Parts: sequence; C-alpha cells; structure tokens
Amino acid sequence: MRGMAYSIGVLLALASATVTQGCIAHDHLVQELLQRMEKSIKSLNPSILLAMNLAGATHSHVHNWLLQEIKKDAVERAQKDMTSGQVALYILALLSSCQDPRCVHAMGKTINLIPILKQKMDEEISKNVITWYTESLDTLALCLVKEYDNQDAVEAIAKELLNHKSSPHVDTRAMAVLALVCAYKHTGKQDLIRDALKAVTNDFLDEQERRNGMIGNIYSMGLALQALETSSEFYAPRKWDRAQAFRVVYNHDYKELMAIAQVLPPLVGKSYLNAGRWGCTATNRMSPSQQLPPSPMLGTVGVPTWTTITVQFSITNTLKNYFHYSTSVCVPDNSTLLQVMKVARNEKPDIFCFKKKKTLRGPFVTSIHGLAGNETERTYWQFFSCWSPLQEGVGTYKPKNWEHIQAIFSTY
Ligand code: B12
Ligand SMILES: *[C@@H]1O[C@H](CO)[C@@H](O)[C@H](O)[C@H]1NC(C)=O
Ligand SMILES: *[C@@H]1O[C@H](CO)[C@@H](O)[C@H](O)[C@H]1NC(C)=O
Repeated sequence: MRGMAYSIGVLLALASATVTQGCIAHDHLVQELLQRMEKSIKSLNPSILLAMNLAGATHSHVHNWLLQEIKKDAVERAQKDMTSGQVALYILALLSSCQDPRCVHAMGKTINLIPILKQKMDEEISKNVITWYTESLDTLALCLVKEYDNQDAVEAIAKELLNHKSSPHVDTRAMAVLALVCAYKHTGKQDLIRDALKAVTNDFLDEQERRNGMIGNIYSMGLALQALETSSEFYAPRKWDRAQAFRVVYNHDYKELMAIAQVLPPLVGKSYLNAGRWGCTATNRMSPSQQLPPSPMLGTVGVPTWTTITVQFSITNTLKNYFHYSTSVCVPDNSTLLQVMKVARNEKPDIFCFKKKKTLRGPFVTSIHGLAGNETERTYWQFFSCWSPLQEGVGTYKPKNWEHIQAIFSTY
C-alpha cells in the first residue's frame, strides 16, 4: 500500500495534463481507505459513520448496520454514559445520515439529543472538566442544528485562540476553526471571530510552508485540511498550497480507524461542516423497484428527477396489550402522510395495515394493525410529529425529510 500511496502522490504532483489519471488514482485511494475502515470496524464509532456519509458511501450493509447500532446506542446511553463530546459526535453522525438528532428513535424509545448535549456541555464547563477540543466540537454540533444560543462558548473559543495563538494542539485549533466558521454568520462577535480565524489559519499556513506540507503531525492533517478547506475567506488574499498539504497525506499509509475517518472527508472535498447541509435527498433516492409511477395529478412534465424524502413512521399501542413497530419509508417530496402510510403498508402489509373512512374533512384513520378506535371506549389513533400532535389529517399533512411520524393509540 505504501508503494501505491506513494505513486498516487507522484501522480497528483504531476502537471495538469495528468489530472484525469490523478483523479482515478485519488478515487482508488478513497476507495481503499473506505474499505479499510469498513473491514476493521470493531466497535460502534460515530466518526466512521460520519466519514462514510461525507464520502457518499451510504449503500453498504456495514453502513446500514452502523446507523442502526448508533441510534440504539444513542437512545440507550446518551443521557447516562456519554460525555458532551460523544453526544456531539453522535449528532454529527446522525445529521450526516439524514436523521433528525432531535428525534432519535430506536428500540421503542425516542430521545432528543440536543437538550442532552446542552446540559452536558454546561455541566462540564461549570465543573471545568471540558477541553477546548470538546467545547469546539459541541459548539459545532449545536451550530449545525441551528442552535445559536451559546454565544459565551463561541466567544471563549475565539479568545482562547487569540490569547494562546499556537499552544493548543493543531487538532484542537482545527476543530475550533470548524466551529467558528459555522458560528461566524450567527454571532454578534464577528470581528473577534474573524481575528481568531485569521490568526489560526495563517499560523497553519506558515507551519505548512516551514515543514514542507505538514501541519501538526500526520494525524492532525485530517482536521487541519478540513479547517483550511472551509476557511479560505479568512486567510484571503493569501492562497493555500493545497497540493503540498495533500501530498503529505497521500504519502502516508493510514491504518488507524480514527485517523482514516478524519482524513477521508477532506480527500473528498468535504468537512464536518457538510454534515448538516449535505444533500440528503441525493443519497436517499429510491431504488427503481420502490418508485411509484409519477402521479398524473402532480402534472410534472420532464419527470424522472424528482427528489425523495425519508420519513420514519411508527405505530404504538399501549392501551390494549402492547405493540410497537417502526419503519423508514422513502416517498416523493410533497407526499401526504397517507401516501407515507401506504408505502409502509406495501412494504410490510402484515404490520402497517390500516383502514380509513371518508369524512367531510377527508380521510379519517379508523384502525391500524388491526386495532380500531372505539367511541364507547373513547379510543382513537392519534398522530404526532415526534411528540407534537399533528394539527392536520393524514390526507393533507405533508411530512418533511427526516420527520418522525408516530401513530399512538390514545384516549380522548
Ligand atoms: C372531537 C374531535 C376529534 C375526536 C373525534 C372522535 C369523536 N368521537 O368525537 C378525535 C379525538 C378522535 C379526533 C382525532 C383527530 N383529530 Co380531531 N377534532 C375533533 C373536534 C374537536 C370536534 C369534531 C366534531 O366532533 N365535530 C362535530 C361532528 C358532528 O362533526 P363530524 O364531521 O362528524 O366530526 C367528525 C370528524 O371531525 C372526525 N374527526 C375528528 N377529527 C378529525 C381529524 C381529521 C383529520 C379527520 C379527517 C376527521 C376528524 O371525528 C368527528 C366525530 O366523528 C374537531 C374541532 C373542529 N373544529 O372541528 C377536531 C379536529 C377536526 N381534529 C383535528 C385533528 C388534527 C385530529 C387528528 C388528526 C389529531 C391527531 N394529531 O392525531 C386526529 C385524527 C387522526 C386520525 N385517526 O385520522 C383538527 C383538524 C384540522 C385540519 N387541518 O383539518 C381539528 C379541526 C382540531 C383542530 N386542530 O383545531 N378529533
Ligand atoms: C405539492 O402537491 C400539491 C397537491 O397536493 C400541489 O398543488 C403542489 O403544486 C405540489 N408542490 C410541489 C412543489 O410539487
Ligand atoms: C366498542 O367497545 C364496546 C365496549 O368495550 C363494545 O361492546 C363494542 O362492540 C365496541 N364497538 C366496536 C364497533 O367494536
């Protein structure tokens, strides 16, 4: 492998005439690293799921398995056993998997990771046990889920970067750069953040020039590349010799899982900042066999490029005996909840069967999984988006991508 990695480095160092060849070699390296990661997964690791998603490797069994296990683990352990940094990584991993970290559902339980993260972060800050790396990672996760109410942390990170310009590790400063780049647009402290980002990124560029491409050590390169890739507006007009830095990475034969997981995203032009807004609809395309014929009512002329969304649907009855089932379905964007339920029924008829009746307001769901509401007993199927009751019926309500819809057998 070292030989291969070396020749890739040489290839990429060549002039633009060989760009195509370079790309092919580069793709091989990415594939090779992905395979290594998949083969050597021994324990649950959100960073690996995150890297796979950013690299677009979302179709393997390993990926699906990992996602399910990560969700289970989050539901079981986030509150009790995890540090704020771990919760933050789980949030990034889930976000990049097009899952809503506010509504993680596994094994019959649903949790919201955001308040858990905030609470743990506050606790660790007040006990002074938090590291700058963790505080930055937490801030990044909160920023990616659009929670901007932790300005104190943002400010503290920026000040730390300015006061101790080169003392924290490259990894720590790189993570801080990612957090601050995300926070920059949503803060009142733009001057402070700009100064901090300018200082750190210039410091990285200086070090790279001095050390022939190396910033920190070979294991900080992943995060350092991510940081420089996303912060060019803060070191402009200075230019980054990207090729020089990448050559260091190409010439190293990465073996450790975590090192691979951090270096893969920049190799595919991504950073952890892409965990949030990365094209979920693009990765969740329906397989041809699942596709519904285009509805003539939608009147789309050009067809087959509609986007799809993933909706989680679960049904729970705790009133009469007990049952709980959950599934994810892929439907065209703009589908109603009724369409979601029909896809779920098609895929698993014996579980997600349901009946409805026509009313003046539209379809009313009378029974699910063979269990019907009853006026004498004052029971009915109530619908929720996560834990908020829907304010519309299944015939008109249109779930969003990643939304978790629950039908819960309830009384009124
Ligand atoms: C009582 C009531 C219920 C009762 C009805 C049972 C009963 N035996 O009374 C129960 C608790 C079952 C119920 C359920 C729901 N309801 Co309701 N319900 C009402 C309420 C307060 C009065 C309806 C009524 O009695 N009208 C008088 C009778 C004589 O007229 P009716 O047409 O025969 O009424 C029937 C239908 O309205 C039907 N029904 C009741 N709710 C809904 C909702 C939908 C979407 C449909 C298609 C039918 C339906 O049940 C009524 C009795 O059989 C209305 C308020 C309102 N402004 O209308 C909300 C109302 C109709 N419900 C509403 C909603 C959202 C729901 C749910 C979807 C809530 C949820 N999160 O699950 C569920 C339906 C889920 C499903 N299984 O499909 C909304 C509908 C809004 C909209 N955009 O259309 C309303 C307007 C409340 C609101 N948000 O202000 N509801
Ligand atoms: C969504 O569906 C409604 C009908 O249910 C239609 O009127 C509307 O144009 C559709 N919007 C898009 C963006 O397809
Ligand atoms: C509703 O429940 C009552 C009392 O449990 C029962 O007698 C009745 O048959 C039920 N109605 C329907 C339609 O199932």
